Amino acid sequence: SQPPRTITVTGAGGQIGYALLFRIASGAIYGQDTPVSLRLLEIPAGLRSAEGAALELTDCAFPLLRSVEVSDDADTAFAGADAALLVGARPRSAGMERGDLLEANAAIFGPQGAAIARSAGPDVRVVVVGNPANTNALIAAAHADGVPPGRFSAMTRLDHNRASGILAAHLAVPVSDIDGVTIWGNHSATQYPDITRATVGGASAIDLVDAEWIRERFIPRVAGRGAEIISVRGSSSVGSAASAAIDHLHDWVDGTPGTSWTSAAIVSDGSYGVPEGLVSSFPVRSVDGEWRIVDGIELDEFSRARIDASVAELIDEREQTRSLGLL
Ligand code: NAX
Repeated sequence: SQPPRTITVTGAGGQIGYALLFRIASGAIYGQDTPVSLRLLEIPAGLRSAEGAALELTDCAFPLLRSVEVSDDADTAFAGADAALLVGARPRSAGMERGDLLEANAAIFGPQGAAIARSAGPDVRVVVVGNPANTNALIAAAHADGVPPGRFSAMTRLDHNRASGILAAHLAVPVSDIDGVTIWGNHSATQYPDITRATVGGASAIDLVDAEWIRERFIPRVAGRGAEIISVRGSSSVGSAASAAIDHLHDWVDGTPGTSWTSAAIVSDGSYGVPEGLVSSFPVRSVDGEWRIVDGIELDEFSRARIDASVAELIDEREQTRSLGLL
């Protein structure tokens, strides 16, 4: 068997945390040969909930689970971490402006970035789930002295999986037939779910669906899926969000198969005109444990405009963060 891995989950007492822990403990990230140790980080108000989840993990008798530790101290929780899922965040409350939201979250993700730099393992890989995910990842990376920026990412895999699932359902094909979907930009309503390069059982997706459906139905539905889930289910996406976080980390560690790609928000190297340093979603492959942006995709005018609009929002969030002295 492989050496054990340590995975830190923040906000582990919350909804997504609860859905994540059992999947991780059952081996969904590193596979059936790799024992795992879990470290759960919560704020004091969330500790009891996380401790309850830890009791239930014991009760599952997962063969791969070595230990579960719960803490409200970031350095303790990130100690030796091979992977960190940053789920805990400050939600928007009534009357909160976007600047307040950025500020409240910078107060979480800045110190967590610094604690990761001090305490995590040398190979740590960080996935930010808590919103505003892209900018929270930017802030965490900026405070993590000595950790390569490529070790930080934000999750747009849920949007990617939603896009793939909705396209497959529309065409009545298995989702495993779909490849080449891309989410560009911010994990927000401005995101651009792009199927111009997508294939369905090897055939070009845009030959199988009409352009009006893409623009009037598909794109708004993917971008608005979070709100749709809330209206139907009565609460936000939890199981699908946890599943996407597992997919993201699994592919990062294990590699994406063959020529297929997925989507992740990573620190831009300037590709596709996205300013260097912004954390933006791209088409990515995972090779040797690193995300690599898929290059050479030609963008039509519509795609270019949609990407630019979402990137403009990310630039604006970065400007606001800077002007508040948080970066
Ligand atoms: P919950 O409110 O159920 O759980 C959040 C947990 O985080 C709480 O237990 C809270 O005590 C804890 N927490 C708050 N501050 C913390 C800190 N400084 N350190 C450690 N823990 C802290 O929310 P949940 O439904 O689990 O959602 C978590 C986050 O995921 C939210 O920010 C949400 O917006 C975001 N999402 C992101 C998605 C994505 O695709 N990137 C999709 C799903 C989800 O909406």
